[in-house]
Amino acid sequence: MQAVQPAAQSSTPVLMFPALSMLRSERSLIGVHILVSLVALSLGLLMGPFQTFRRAPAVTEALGGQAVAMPIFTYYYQALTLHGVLNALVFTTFFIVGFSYFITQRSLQRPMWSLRAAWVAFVLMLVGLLLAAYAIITNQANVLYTFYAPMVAHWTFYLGLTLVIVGTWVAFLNIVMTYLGWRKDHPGQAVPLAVFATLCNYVMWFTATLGVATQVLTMMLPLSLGIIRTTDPQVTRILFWFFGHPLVYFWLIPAYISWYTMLPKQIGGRLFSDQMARVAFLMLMIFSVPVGVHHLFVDPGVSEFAKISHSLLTFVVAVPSFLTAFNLAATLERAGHQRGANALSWIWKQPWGNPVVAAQFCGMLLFVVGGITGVMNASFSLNLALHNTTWVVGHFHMTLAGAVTLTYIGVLYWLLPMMRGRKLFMPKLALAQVFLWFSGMIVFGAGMGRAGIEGAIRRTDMGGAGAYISDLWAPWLNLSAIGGALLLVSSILLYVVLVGTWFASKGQAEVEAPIDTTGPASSRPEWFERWGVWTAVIVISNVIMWGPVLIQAIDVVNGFFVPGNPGPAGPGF
Ligand code: HAS
Repeated sequence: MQAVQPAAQSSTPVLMFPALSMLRSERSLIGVHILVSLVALSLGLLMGPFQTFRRAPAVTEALGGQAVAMPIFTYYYQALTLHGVLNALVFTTFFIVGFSYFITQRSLQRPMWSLRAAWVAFVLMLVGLLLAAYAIITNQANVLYTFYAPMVAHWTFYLGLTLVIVGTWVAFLNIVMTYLGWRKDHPGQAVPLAVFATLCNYVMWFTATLGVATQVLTMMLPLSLGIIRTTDPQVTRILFWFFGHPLVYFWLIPAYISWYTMLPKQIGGRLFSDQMARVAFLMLMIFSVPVGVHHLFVDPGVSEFAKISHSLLTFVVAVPSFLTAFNLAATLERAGHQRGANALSWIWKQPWGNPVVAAQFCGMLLFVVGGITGVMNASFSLNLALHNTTWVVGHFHMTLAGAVTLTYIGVLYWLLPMMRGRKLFMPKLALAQVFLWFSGMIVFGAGMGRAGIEGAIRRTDMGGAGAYISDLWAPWLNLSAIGGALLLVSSILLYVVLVGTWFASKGQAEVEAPIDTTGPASSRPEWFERWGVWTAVIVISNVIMWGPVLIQAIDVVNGFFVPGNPGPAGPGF
């Protein structure tokens, strides 16, 4: 099955990929990543709707004053931690790494630099996941997915997450080495856009994870092991958010890769501008790290100057998304005109009946709302009113659970059939799943957003005994439960389609991988692929933007690292 052919001018083997299915090596490597991501998502998803039911006064009233209990993990913060960690960290990371291997191999038409390294990365990530899962499942890591101090988890949680990150670094190395091999064989040629974007994503990810690795290795892990007695919560927050904001673009870029490089093929069109797309990816790579103080606007330990400058730069990091909106709208409009649409009807003259396409369109529409709410968050003065309210939950469900997850679902709806060599199971059901997800997320987001404007606080067990719920919040929390119900049905349909595709689908796969194997000559590598220059810009901008924030916060003598055992008054689990 694995046909290998020598490249014209190189000694490196070139893989001949089947158009409608996968090579065995591809299927197993990518398959295990997707499998883990989907198992994680199934459990993570389940916790979501039940939170909305638990928070809704109408549901509590209907049950005679008894709030809905969370399934399996009944303690609210345990369920919330699982929801965030499994959906936002595990589902995404495993999916992204598996998808990146697929993109890299297929676009460059060559095997990964080292298949063994890819498996080592997977094992590291899997062992890490099991360690972290042990801590969460045994109720010893109720620290939410933003795991900074003062809450402390069992040490296996931190060690596990460290291994997951190290695994992604090995994956990064593998992708870079594969690219360098290709670059050597293709001097002067632009790398395909999907790989260019993947490289930008991993460069940004590597930079960002240096922050969280420092936080975990020098503060949280020693604290949880009792090696140090105290640590500085403010510094852990700063280091976490050095990582936390680029993390959201790590999720977003694979969705953008699908929108920019795959969707045009799926709608029978062509990307409006490859160069503008490359500028957008470079901007995301450079500007997504030095903006994270926008998560710390209400923290007393960060200077006003840092807050204002990070706020301004956050508006800059929205620019690549505005470029994306323009580039994609032009792409869609052109494809619509090819179908005979006029200046307005191009929106409808698209293949809306194809679940792969509809999922991405719905994701884009949700991202318009997610983007606007994000820009509102970035404003220092508005943020003071919105921070830590359910408004923020509305924002990230439009972006992460909306745009990103729906796009990943769209990808799964062609990737899984390819992997299995069978048709998508019940495409009409898949379409219904997509529209239900879209409607559920809009309703949920509207409810959470409006409740947040009224002051409803996030991360609070509003179903707990005696919890205060203002009359102003109640209708919106009820609305969010309607969204939760729609999302629950959509999640069930999702797994019916995915499991059905694997086990029950009959016909042969008929959708080809939407992959470009060349970059346009106009996207000149001597301009775009200057990785040394971009790295220098990243280093300098972060030293300028984060250096003073850290220097101001770190108190080496009293806070950061105080050796000794925590004793009975130390961190509890
Ligand atoms: Fe955010 C908090 C600001 C983007 C996720 N964000 C969060 C949190 C998460 C998150 C998870 O400044 C909560 C963290 C926590 O737990 O505390 N965010 C922004 C800004 C952007 C942004 C300025 N966020 C994202 C993305 C996420 C994400 C993407 C996940 C994937 N965010 C914030 C701030 C906070 C925050 C503050 C802190 C709040 C607080 O106080 O705690 C921007 O990047 C957004 C730019 C996007 C646009 C939209 C462009 C639209 C496009 C669609 C094209 C559509 C077309 C129409 C063409 C400008 C590209 C197609 C038509 C058809 C018919 C199909």
